[in-house]
Parts: sequence; C-alpha cells; structure tokens
Amino acid sequence: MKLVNPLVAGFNPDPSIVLVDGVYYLSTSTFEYVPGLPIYRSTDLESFELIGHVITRPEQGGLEDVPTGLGVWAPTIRHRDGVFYLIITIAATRGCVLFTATDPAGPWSDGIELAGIEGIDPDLAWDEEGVALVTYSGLITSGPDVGTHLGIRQVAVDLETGENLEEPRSIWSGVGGQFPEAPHLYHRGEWWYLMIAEGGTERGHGESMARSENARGPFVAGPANPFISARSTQRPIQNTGHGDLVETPDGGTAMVLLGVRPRGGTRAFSALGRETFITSVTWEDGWPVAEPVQLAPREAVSYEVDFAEPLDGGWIAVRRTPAAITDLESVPGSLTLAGEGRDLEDAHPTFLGRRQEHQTASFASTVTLAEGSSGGLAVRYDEQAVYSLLASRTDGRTTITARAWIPTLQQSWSIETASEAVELKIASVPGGAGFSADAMTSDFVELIAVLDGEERTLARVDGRSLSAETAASFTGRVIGLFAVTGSVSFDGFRYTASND
Ligand code: 6LW
Repeated sequence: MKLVNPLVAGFNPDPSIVLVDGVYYLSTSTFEYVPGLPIYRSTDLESFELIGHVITRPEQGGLEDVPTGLGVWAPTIRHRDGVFYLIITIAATRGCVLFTATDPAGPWSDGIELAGIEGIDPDLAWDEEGVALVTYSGLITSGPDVGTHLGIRQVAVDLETGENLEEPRSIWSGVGGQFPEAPHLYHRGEWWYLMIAEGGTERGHGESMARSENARGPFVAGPANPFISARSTQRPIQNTGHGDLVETPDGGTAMVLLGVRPRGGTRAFSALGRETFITSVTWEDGWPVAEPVQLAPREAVSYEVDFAEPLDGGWIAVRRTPAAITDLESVPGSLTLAGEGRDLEDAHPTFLGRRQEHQTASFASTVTLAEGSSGGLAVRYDEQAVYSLLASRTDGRTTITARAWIPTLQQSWSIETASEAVELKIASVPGGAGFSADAMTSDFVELIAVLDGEERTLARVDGRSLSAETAASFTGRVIGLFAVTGSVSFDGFRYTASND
C-alpha cells in the first residue's frame, strides 16, 4: 500500500479515524475555529476529501468566548449500528461532549455533555455486552485542580443520558512518559488493546500499547514501549504520536497520527503546526510493530478561488461561522468583509482563513477599499502571533502597513499609494542554507505589496515565531483575509504552493 505523508496537510492534529463499509472517515482538532471538527473521507486511505464538519452551528461548540488554545481538542470517531459517534473535549466550555449523526457529512446532533468525565481526549468503545466505555486522559483543565493528572481513566457511560454508570477508574498510564493521553481501546482477536500517547505532544511524543483479556483491564504493557516515537532521531517528521489504528484496504493495519515537519538547525521549527500522518503497523506475537513515519508528500497543487461560487468547506473563522462575516453579494465576484472596528489582536477578529498546507507557499488577493476602510491579508496562529498586511484608505490615499506581531512585541513597515485597489501577497519562503543564522529557522514570511505591477517586499520576517514550537496555542498557520473598519472587498484568493 502506498502511504502519502503528510496524509492531511496543514493544521490537523489529533487525528481519529473509522472504517465503515469500505469508507474511511477522519477528524482532527480545531480549537477556536469554526466550523469545527472536519470530516475527511477516503476510500483508499490515500486521498482524502473534506465532506463536512461536526460543529457547524455555534451552540454545538460554545466557542463564542473560548480562551485561545482551548476549545475543540482531540476527537474520537466511531460507528455502531448505523450511527456515527464523535466524542470530544471542548476544553473550558462544554467539557466532554458526544455528537451523533447518521450521515458523517452532517448534520450532526447538538451533542450531549458527559458531565461525569473530568479530563481530555475521550475514547468510545463498547464491551462484549454493548456497554459504552469512555476511556480518557485524566488531565484537569479548569478549576482549583487545573493541571493535575490522574492518568488514563475509564468509566461506563449511559449514552442516552450522558451519565456515568460507575465511579471512574484509573487504568494503565504508560511507561513513565509525561502526559499519558489520547487513549484508544480496541477489541482485536481475544485481546482488548489500550493504546495511548505519552511523552507530551512535542519531541518526546510516542505511542505505547498494553492489553488485557477484559475491556476494563487489568492491562499489561507490551514488550517495546513506546512502540513508535521519533524522539532523538533525525527523521524529517517529528513529534509522532496521538494515533488511532485502522484496517487498511488490504486487510493490514495502519496508524494515523500527528506529527510535525520541523525545519532549521538543531532546534528546528514547524511552520504549519501539527499535521496528520500515516504509517503501517504489523503484529508480532500479538503486539504492534510500527514503521517510522516516512515523508512522501503529494505533488503541490496551487489553486485560485474567485468568489463567484459559494465558499467551500475549507474556509474557517475565529469563534464564529464564516457565514456570520462573509458577503458574496455586495460586490459580485468578490468577497466583502465589513470591519467591526476590531483588529487581529481581538478575540473576535473579522478574519476568514484557510489552512496553509505547504511550507513554501504564497497567497495573494487584490483588496479594494472604500474611503475610511481598512483590511488586508494575514497569516495567523492566534491573537498574539500574527503577521499581516493592512491597507487603510484615508483622504484619498492608501497606506499599506506590514505588521509582525509576536507575544509582547510588534513592529510595522509602511508605504503609501494613491490607488484604492492594491494587490497584497504573503509568501513563506525557505530559510538559508548550511549553518548560516538564516538556516536556523522554519522559513521567512515576506509581506509584499504589488504597486504598478512591481512587487515591493515591505518586510521579511523570521517565521519561527509562528510555529508549533514557539506559538502559545496548539493551532497552526491559518492564512486569510480580514477587515478592521469599513467595507473591504477581495477579488479572489490565489494560493501558490511548492514542495520545496
Ligand atoms: C490534545 C492532547 C494534547 O487533546 O494536545 O498535548 C491536545 N497533548 O492530546 C490538543 O491538541
């Protein structure tokens, strides 16, 4: 079987996958972005298509005021008796929530809260009697005990009422790595396998396995844990862990898991955040043996969105739906954003973006501004880590300002033009070669204005501050359009990608 890696490129951490009647459905974490919890579909475990989202209505997520970095964490997707189940932690708002659907493309239910589950990364499995077991990581994310970790826990739950049927029990918690989390329970042959991540979601990350004859344990650790990890290796894909197992089309086993593609020197930075990868797993003496994750990117595809059609599902907004801020009617063939007086450091920016999927990529749009309006292009990790090009129209002149914001530091560079329509472009370009200082980073981000057909690079900013290793939030790069004041129209979205 051919494995493509990254499997789902760009900010797509914590993958979970289910196989139903020969079709794979995969979902990933989305934090404060809406729509949340994408459903990617595949029939060959190679090419994936976005078919919908679990969270499409604001009330499903309670994400309106979710703190940055929290929100939608780590789904498990499963299927039983014609129903799709997606169980999730919505950290700092609804807690553990179970969504259901008969069609994975949606609509999904409003979700019921499993209030008795205090922790993250819930898994859902059914024992031989059909009792639902939720296995989860006992990390307390709010209240006086925030940060306390009770290890991997399990509880039988009534899925109709969301109530626990017993007191949660602590079960196996790995072989000593920090943050035992992301558990999944599988019934395979005569064994119940408990697979967990440990070592933290950074360079120490890995997956460990234990098994038991009973779904409730006691679990006995496998002989070689963690059985997959990239720690202390030079592999191009690092942080591999937080996986889920699935049967391949040829009857073998694969693991989807998160990883990063660091660039730079000995430390190295991952511009796109945590992405979804895949690797093959074989079984020896009843224990899994995993191949290291191999880099095998698809051919880079550039694209252009002209805004003549309704927006596709790849567009996401911050703490509210794209539909709440987009206007495709006012200027036919353009997308118009109405500024609300809030800039990108606000928790509710008027920002509409897409995942950056390639490390070397650019995006451009021609921005038309009414008098008194301002807006432009941005590459965003969160409110504090954002690089942008802001065009502002006042007194018949347009000021274009390149802005680099990282936590507690901001810098800007401006030029002026008479034109009320300007083409703006943001490009991620590779760092330098060898052992030069420029080689010690993920990339550089160039903030460019096209004036009279000529590209003017207003700033070339080190990209490492917008990387998985540096930014405070768990997201990744989201590239897009924003407005601060007045009416700002964008003629299109031209994304140019390369495999460099
Ligand atoms: C995820 C957890 C994790 O729930 O990060 O550090 C969280 N580990 O497994 C968000 O992706």
